[in-house]
Amino acid sequence: MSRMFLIRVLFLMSFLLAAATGASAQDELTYNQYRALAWAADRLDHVAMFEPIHGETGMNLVIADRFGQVQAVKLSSRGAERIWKSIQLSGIPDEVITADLDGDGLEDTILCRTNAGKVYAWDMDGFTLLWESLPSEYSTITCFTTANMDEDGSNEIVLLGDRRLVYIDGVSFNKDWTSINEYDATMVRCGDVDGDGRIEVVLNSGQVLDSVSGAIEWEEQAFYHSIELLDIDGDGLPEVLTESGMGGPIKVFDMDYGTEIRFQ
Ligand SMILES: [Ca+2]
Ligand SMILES: [Ca+2]
Ligand SMILES: [Ca+2]
Ligand SMILES: [Ca+2]
Repeated sequence: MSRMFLIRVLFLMSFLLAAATGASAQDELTYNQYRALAWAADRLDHVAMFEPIHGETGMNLVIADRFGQVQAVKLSSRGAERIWKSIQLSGIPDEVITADLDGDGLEDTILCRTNAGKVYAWDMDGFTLLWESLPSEYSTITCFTTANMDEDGSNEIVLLGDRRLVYIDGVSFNKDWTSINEYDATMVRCGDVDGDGRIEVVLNSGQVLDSVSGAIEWEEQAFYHSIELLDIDGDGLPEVLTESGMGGPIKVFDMDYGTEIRFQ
């Protein structure tokens, strides 16, 4: 009798466990939902995505609308629910990204830049406005990204404001550095592309800059509009991948050779 009872208890427990797991799995996005979201977030400047930061089910979508607000929408298999709407921003959003600013490897911040030369930063946990650039600080910001540009562990916001490169500490939001030189670019990425242990700033204008001095280390006329840094040959150094975004081929540059390579 007692053995039968034990079997029944075990059966009931496994049934309840399956029911509980099944219920939470049902809220998760389907593969097709997830893929459609990731695709849009990757390819559109005004859309980004991030996982709910307390491990809840579903995924969050961020969209920077053309009426000057950023909105967060929680997506699950049950549908979509708007969970946040920003204040009215100054200008029309040009780009929204998500980033890890404190440098612990987990994304924590939503960043938006607008055509009025403003940058805004919101905490993903509660959507508090952490920082915004001053109203007349820049008249235009043509691109931004985040990367660790100095010795501390936190990441900086790297932007091109009124043609000057600016690093803003991602924790204190103090301006760490402003370049003396001026540059023209609409995309910026940062990484040690030549393996000398120092970060370079890569601009889609074709210029590769020393991140400390802003001096041009290398200049290539043949970058296309879109650039990304990715180590595709596994040597530990990112290559520069560039394409027009409007069709045409891709070019891969390996900066430790300082040249376009044939990736094969
Ligand atoms: Ca973080
Ligand atoms: Ca830093
Ligand atoms: Ca380097
Ligand atoms: Ca590589």
